[in-house]
Amino acid sequence: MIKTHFRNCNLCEAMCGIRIETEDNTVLSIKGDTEDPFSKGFICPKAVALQDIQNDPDRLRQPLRRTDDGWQEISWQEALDFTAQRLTDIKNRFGRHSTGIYLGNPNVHNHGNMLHIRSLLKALGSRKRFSATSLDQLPHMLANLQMFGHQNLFPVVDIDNTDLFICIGANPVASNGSLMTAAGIEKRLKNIRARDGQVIVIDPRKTETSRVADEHLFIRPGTDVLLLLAMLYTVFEEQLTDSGHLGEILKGVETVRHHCHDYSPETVAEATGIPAQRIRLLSRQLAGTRRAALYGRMGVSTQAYGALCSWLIYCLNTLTGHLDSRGGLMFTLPAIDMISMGGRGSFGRYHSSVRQLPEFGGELPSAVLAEEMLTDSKEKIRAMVVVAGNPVLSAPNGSQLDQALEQLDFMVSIDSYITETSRHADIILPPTGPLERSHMDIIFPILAVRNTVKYSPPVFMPESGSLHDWEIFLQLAARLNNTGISARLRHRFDQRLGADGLAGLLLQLGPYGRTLPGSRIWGSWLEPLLNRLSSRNPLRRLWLNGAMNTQYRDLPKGLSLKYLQQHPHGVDLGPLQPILRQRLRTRDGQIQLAPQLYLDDLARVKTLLHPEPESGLKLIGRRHIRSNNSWLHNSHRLIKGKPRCTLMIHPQDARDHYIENDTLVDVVSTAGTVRIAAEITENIMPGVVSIPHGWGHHRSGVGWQTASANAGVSLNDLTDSQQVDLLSGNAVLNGVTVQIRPVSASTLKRSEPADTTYLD
Ligand SMILES: Nc1nc2c(c(=O)[nH]1)N[C@H]1C(S)=C(S)[C@@H](COP(=O)(O)OP(=O)(O)OC[C@H]3O[C@@H](n4cnc5c(=O)[nH]c(N)nc54)[C@H](O)[C@@H]3O)O[C@H]1N2
Ligand SMILES: Nc1nc2c(c(=O)[nH]1)N[C@H]1C(S)=C(S)[C@@H](COP(=O)(O)OP(=O)(O)OC[C@H]3O[C@@H](n4cnc5c(=O)[nH]c(N)nc54)[C@H](O)[C@@H]3O)O[C@H]1N2
Ligand code: SF4
Ligand SMILES: [Mo]
Repeated sequence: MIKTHFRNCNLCEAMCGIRIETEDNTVLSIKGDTEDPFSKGFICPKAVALQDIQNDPDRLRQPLRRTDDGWQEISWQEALDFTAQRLTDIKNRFGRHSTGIYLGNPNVHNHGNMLHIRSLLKALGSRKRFSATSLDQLPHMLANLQMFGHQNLFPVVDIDNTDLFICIGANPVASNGSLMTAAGIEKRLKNIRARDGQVIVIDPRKTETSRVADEHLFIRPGTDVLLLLAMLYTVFEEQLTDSGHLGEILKGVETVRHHCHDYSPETVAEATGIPAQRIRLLSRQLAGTRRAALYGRMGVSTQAYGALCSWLIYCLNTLTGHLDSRGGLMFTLPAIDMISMGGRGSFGRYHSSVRQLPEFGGELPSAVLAEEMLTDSKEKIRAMVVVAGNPVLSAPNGSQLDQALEQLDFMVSIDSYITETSRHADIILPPTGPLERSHMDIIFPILAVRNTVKYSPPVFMPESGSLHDWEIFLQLAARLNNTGISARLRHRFDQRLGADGLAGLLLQLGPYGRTLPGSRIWGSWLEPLLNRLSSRNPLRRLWLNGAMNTQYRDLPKGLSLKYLQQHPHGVDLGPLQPILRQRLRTRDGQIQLAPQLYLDDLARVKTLLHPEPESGLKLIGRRHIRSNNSWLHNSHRLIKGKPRCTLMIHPQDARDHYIENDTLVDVVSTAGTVRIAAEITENIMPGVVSIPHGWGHHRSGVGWQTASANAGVSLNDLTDSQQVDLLSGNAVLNGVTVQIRPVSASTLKRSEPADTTYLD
């Protein structure tokens, strides 16, 4: 029988509604859902990969155990028992911090994982927790915590209402938007221009996004901090500040003014590659446009000054009146409100044992993952749990991680494939596929340009005996932590509610949830009393959650899982509203513009003004519309076509190095060497080269056959785990210094004098 299902595509942040037609156990088609109030029918070419993953013969359906004769399928019971036994043995012998865990990006796209991972984390009890956060958005989260008082209080670009969008170090047309969930972003960008607004892209590469922009400015990788300081300098010098309606809750304006006074546009122009006059004009444009937003993403967060860049971007928006205001950066009010629940976040409570890098949100930077396994100290990680992650390809210095994982006493991967990472595991536990579980985005509504909510049931019933990720977590947790009445009660509670029950409960507790009888009346006198309590007080939290619904009185109420089931296309909860005063979680209720840690870190920036003469090129990454980090290369439909894993290089640099199109080039960094074909293009800044990340499937023993037949090389065999943003601990994945040399001299045309250093 032919059936139609509606749900969200869970592959990237954009939350596109899809319409899936199935017949029995087969997908017939995947199309955009035109009735989805958020995405309105938009999808990108990746959506069809959901079908490919569902049908993929390389996708694991049964647990695997590594033996001397290769992988062996074993039962779930045996796999879970064995895993728990090995982890318990190692914990008992070497202490709880001897087991580590890495959580990869797809966890965030899976509500069961987000809601139940804490059971497994608690049962492991280890401080050696890592995730893709420290390869990605950690600097933004640090700024959220320091300035707004909660690590998840993300300001989001109000893209549909802005008249000036300045985009630094992001390529939303290829990535479909990040920390800015906005299905159909290209159209939204074009709409800015259609209403006579402007889009300006600042990037070392002329990207897919710059093609739909009014203007593109090249910037030298890693110098954005200078540009941003100079923009702030101009805002103060030319008296362009306007703090709008937030004036009386801004703390530290004068301190910020004082700290940018060394960075006039004239001082930074040479280092950044952007003329001083253009920098001044940028500030005037930002300050002079009523609805404007300055936005930065991967290119500014995964570089040596990531934390400073995120802080400065928030400062600039705030001081020009674009925070919490229409068309600027605004805050969401999601149906499941993770901000009012749980802690605010943390930074620097403890440090990694080898390099002493700070904890953030209970995790250590992934750049120290390998060294924490390779150290001889008693803090050594001896066993690893990897959940939905492929750090060998996604964390810096993948080759070192390869070695580190290989020498562990025990490793388990919860993953559907034998990947570059899970090939090192002793046990692989494969969860149900993406269409075999229910889906509800609970993280991306925090980042979305409009408040919406949607729940979708599974498209296919999972194969009998298979387990969802969250069930694997609970099964392992129960085995690891089977003593103690509270652990057992909690297990029962979690198991009973499952992923959907817990989500449903949180919905009802959320700002659009159930209203308790009479709350309007008694809420109004309780409110001032509760407001006096600390934000950690459980009573206040309950109120903040909206359980009494006094705070968000005017919202539509009564949202429940049942209601969402009756509205399969999703429910629109309206545009973003100025709401920061209610959402702010700082202890003194003020926006902290000048936290001391940023002021201290500015000392590092001085050296950037007078850089040593460069002895190499700067390497940056890139994304392609038909890729998704390391794991969609097994879909033939997505990988076919011209090879995409190439070294982009400017014609001038190509000439200087005797390189032609398709010449094989050795790219050498402090971490390693890769060999890759050159792609000469004017679209990249002179002095800069680019390789996409997520490739390098040639490693022996991987199970994704289509991917390994189109292997490419891994950018992260060049990025160096020793290079981090020293303030936040975030990895430096962009702006890495490399040397290049052509491999085959036969392709050289020597029209210019030979630079013999590059010729073998
Ligand atoms: N040089 C460089 N490195 C980068 C980046 C860059 O721009 N440049 N980007 C960084 C960023 S932003 C990120 S987010 C990281 C991503 O890095 P990771 O999160 O480590 O890696 P992914 O490539 O997303 O791998 C996801 C794995 O999860 C598995 N998987 C998919 N869905 C599920 C599921 O539902 N359950 C389970 N159990 N497994 C699943 C896939 O099979 C795959 O093996 O990479 C980072 N690395
Ligand atoms: N198709 C596709 N979509 C994806 C993903 C994917 O792998 N493929 N991954 C998803 C994930 S996990 C994430 S986090 C998002 C990321 O989303 P984005 O941040 O939008 O994506 P990137 O392509 O990494 O954009 C970073 C840009 O920064 C530029 N850049 C590099 N170095 C510098 C620098 O020093 N200064 C400046 N100003 N710019 C610099 C790069 O040229 C690049 O254009 O994408 C998500 N969406
Ligand atoms: S942009 Fe593409 S991958 Fe992202 S959610 Fe939409 S259809 Fe899925
Ligand atoms: Mo990411």
